[in-house]
Amino acid sequence: MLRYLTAGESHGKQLTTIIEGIPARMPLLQEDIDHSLLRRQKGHGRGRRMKIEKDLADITSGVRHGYTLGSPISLVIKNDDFKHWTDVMGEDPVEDPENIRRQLTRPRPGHADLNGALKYGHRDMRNVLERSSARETAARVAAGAVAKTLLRHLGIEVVGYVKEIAGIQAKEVTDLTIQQKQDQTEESPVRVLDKEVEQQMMDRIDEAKKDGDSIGGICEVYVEGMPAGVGSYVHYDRKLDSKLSGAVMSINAFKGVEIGIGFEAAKRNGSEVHDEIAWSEERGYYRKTNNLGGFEGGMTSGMPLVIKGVMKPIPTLYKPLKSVDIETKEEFNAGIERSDSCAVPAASVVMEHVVAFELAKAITEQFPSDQFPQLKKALDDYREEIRCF
Ligand code: EPS
Repeated sequence: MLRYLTAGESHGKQLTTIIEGIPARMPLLQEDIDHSLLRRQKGHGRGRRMKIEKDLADITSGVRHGYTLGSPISLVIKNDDFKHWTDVMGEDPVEDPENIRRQLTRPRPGHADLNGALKYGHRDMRNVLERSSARETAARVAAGAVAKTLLRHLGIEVVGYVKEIAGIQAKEVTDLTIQQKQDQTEESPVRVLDKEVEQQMMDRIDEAKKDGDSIGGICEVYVEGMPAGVGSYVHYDRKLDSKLSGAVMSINAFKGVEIGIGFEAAKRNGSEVHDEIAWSEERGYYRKTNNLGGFEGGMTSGMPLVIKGVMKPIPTLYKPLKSVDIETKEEFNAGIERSDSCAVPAASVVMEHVVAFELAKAITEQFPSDQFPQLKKALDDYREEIRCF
């Protein structure tokens, strides 16, 4: 089974990712991972922290001479900021715990601070925020980059981009190839395909920053090359759309997921929702439209996957909301931590990688995957089988 664990605090020494279940004999280069990590760091609206970090993954196991071994792959991303935080984040006992710098007793509304403190009994809520910080998404992107490499070698491409920031909506862009989508989002400071709204979005981010506020938005992930019939209808916990939704919801600050036309389906008649089936020699079975975003019955339909995720505004505000100090129980303005005014562009990269991991997991569950060449052959044979079915 393909799975991964991450470890690491935001201002600790490093982030670590361990991935298990990647087939043996798959080409994998450090640059495949570093490229993804650098993409996550970009985007208009990021704070000062991203100028300090230069995220690079050191592959410390599971790869030899450019190929995977089938053993666990471990990846290490150093936190360059740690050097400024050694006395705050060090692992050794301190003489006077009361005097540790940067303790947090004023929980920030919307963050994990208070609930995490209640659950684990931490009176210094830095013990919560350090792990709940979205810094951890770098480790998730590293895992997703390995999964994306697997998918790419199987002819499956995944791209994430921004659809909306603070109510400013990007128009649907349908006439681009997936390669063009990838290139255009890379050039856009807000990772948007619709050039017309780019400047408006950037201005809105600058305005939020000036006001000490934060803004959220909507990301979309688009996938081409997934064959029909991945996932299953036979049991609730095998439905792939449900697994993907769960994974997307687990990204920091995400509050909703939509597949295809999603919530819009509630307003339409069935005849305006379901995608008619067709067949051609070249494509095999396909749908004339793709309202259902590539999923029917918990399985892929062979059409492109279209998944949206909603990100709330980051809860760390320079214009803090009211909160209660857990020592005095008095009302205060919540503690101010350095933050990003808008992380939606970066979140679209995170979502792309989170989706890629779930897809790689589903594929390696469904097809023989001890060895990458076996997996590739099995998938190619299956594609041919269902085309003529
Ligand atoms: C984050 C706060 C900021 C962000 C951070 C997430 O970090 P810092 O507190 O060091 O300024 O930059 O994101 C990252 C470090 C990252 O790599 O994405 C938060 O509170 O969640």
